[in-house]
Amino acid sequence: MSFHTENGDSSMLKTKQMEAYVVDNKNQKLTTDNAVRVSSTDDSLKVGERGPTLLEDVHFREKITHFDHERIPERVVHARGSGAHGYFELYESMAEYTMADFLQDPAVKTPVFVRFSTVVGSRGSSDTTRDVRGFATKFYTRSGNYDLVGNNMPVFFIQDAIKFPDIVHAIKPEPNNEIPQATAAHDTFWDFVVNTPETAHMVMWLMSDRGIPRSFRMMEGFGVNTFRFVNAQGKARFVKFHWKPMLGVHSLAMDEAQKLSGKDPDFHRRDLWEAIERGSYPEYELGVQMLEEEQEFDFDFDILDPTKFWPEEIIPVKIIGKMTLNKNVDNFFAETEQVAFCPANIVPGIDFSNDPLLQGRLFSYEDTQLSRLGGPNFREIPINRPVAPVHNNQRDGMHRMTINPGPVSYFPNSIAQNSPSTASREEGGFVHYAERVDGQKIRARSDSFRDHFRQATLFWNSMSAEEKKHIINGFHYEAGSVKDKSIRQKVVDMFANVSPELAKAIAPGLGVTAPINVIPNYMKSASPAVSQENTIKSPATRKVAILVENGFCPVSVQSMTEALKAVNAVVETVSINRSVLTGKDGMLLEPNKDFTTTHATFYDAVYVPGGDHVSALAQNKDARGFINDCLNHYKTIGASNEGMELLKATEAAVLAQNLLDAQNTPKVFEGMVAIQNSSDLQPFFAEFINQLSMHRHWSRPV
Ligand code: HDD
Repeated sequence: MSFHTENGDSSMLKTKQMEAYVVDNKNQKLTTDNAVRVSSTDDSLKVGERGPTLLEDVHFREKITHFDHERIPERVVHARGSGAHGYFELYESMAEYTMADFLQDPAVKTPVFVRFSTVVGSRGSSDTTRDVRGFATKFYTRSGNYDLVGNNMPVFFIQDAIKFPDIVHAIKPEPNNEIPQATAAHDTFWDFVVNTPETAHMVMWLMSDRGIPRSFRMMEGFGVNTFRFVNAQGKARFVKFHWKPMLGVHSLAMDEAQKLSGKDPDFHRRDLWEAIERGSYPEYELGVQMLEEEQEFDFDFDILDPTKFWPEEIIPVKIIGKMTLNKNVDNFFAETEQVAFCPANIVPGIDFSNDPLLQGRLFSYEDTQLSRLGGPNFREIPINRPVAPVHNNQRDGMHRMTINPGPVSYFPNSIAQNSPSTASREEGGFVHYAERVDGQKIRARSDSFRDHFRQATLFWNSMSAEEKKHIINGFHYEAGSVKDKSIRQKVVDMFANVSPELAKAIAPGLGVTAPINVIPNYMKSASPAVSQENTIKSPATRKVAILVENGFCPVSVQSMTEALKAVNAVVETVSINRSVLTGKDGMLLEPNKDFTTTHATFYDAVYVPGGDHVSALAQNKDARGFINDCLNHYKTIGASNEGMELLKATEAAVLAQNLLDAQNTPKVFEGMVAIQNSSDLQPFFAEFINQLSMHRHWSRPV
């Protein structure tokens, strides 16, 4: 079976398969579901113009019945999400380690569908609340579907899947009043945390910048659980999976994320959609950390414990391929809502470990789809169908699509000569890794799972000074929102085990006392790979607002736009309202947005060009507010020539003092860039783009 030779571009296989289900209504007549043409859909069938509606109005009944049943249950967790199609390509053959078919031949492109999600909020909640993000990938490989169902954090709250309903009940809105929506900032979550010390490590990640990503395109993905690679000789190795975004790992400021929740609850969904529509396809490299079976007990953590990650500095990540997301869905419900992921969906060459969280997951996902998607035939829904052929004796059930001819639906049989027949390992049959397991049947936890704080400390130690401040602010808001003071005290007491410095720093915000006699933590090591300070920085796909009013300098606007477009940044002009503006030399410009229809939080940077327009902007509270928000959210702020006057009218005035001598050459201070009295703006543009690529200027004093 060869995907790339027989079927053309193998990356298109899934989209081609789905085309058969796409219905184009263009230039067609309206019909009922039974394909009968409809003559009117505006008035129901009545007895007389003012009389009662008739039961025989078949079209009315069908239309309303279908509408009444349009919703399916939302996912019990990860209800809010956004998906896209793409493909995965391998850099080098991994045959030495795994026989997974899609990891053999760099010439084969494997189609994928990815769904990103938040965990806690309902389907209609906001994208930017502090939460874990789901990062689930379905690989449609030629030996069946492989699902990598991960998150943007490498560790999990709990060690055993039996605790999953408890943690989810605790973090979801409280059941008596269903408040609050989509957040951990309430009593039940923190009550669970302080009573469950194994949560400490992941809570640290959640309070950090990882909890508020800038974009789905700028976050890592982790398989979290430990899996196995098995090669053709039957040799197994432990493996952990990583997705590394090509744009680096970046986050929002906390206040920015909270404001965005109101200003644009679809911020991440829109960002992903628009990037793909523009052709700025999100890309992620796939990495693996591998350990020999003999290395299982070589570390000071248990490699099967999902509350621990494998520090990259001691177990390097081998980059093996790249995923590109290049197609938005045609229909959100059909694809993103109906896609069904399951960590149990593995292919020959990949196997499970005894990670007790993974073992429980193997049951839950399949089970949840049965009620969410209405029965055992959910794999026949177009988005879930493998591109490899399906042959078995499964039959019937709700909404069965496949028509299996003939009398045989059992094995063994002689009527159909035992077909479909089983396959040996050599023929691609899945053979479970023959791990030897001996033991007593007990409900217990291994002693090697008992340390809950060392890696939480490792994470804390790995943070830059600014990242530590963000974690402290995260605790202040999230745990500070807890009403019960005794829980807040326990939070401080518990996190003193991670770092006395952290406990001391969060105690005032939580209104409780810092523990006095704590034993200092002697864990000194750090893992630089987990700090976002060390990530890739790029101006590509960053969004920049140029503020304009009548009298703007057209050359500045045009040349900045060109310079930004040259580095694949996105530019929008923003004004007080949408009327056409006249520039200094009479040039007309219709602004893309106004201060009512957009907001500073939608951009990564702002530029105020020179021109007479500045006085109108300086007198406008929304224009000043725009600058203030950019300032307080650590964004790049640029001003050329008269543009500086707007900065002087805002909270940025104090910092702008440091830019006053930017005569003829650009000057930079804490992410603010200015130039004055200069007609050659090119060096200024270059510096602005340089600052933009740094993402945020976290050390800015605000
Ligand atoms: Fe889960 C959905 C990721 C532990 C039970 N999970 C779900 C999704 C992601 C994850 C990304 C959304 C998939 C989609 O977009 O449709 N879950 C994880 C990770 C975990 C994890 C990385 C830890 C390693 N999950 C976990 C446990 C259980 C579940 C321990 C239960 C024992 N997860 C579910 C679920 C969901 C789900 C209830 C809800 C919707 C769905 O499965 O399809 O079965």
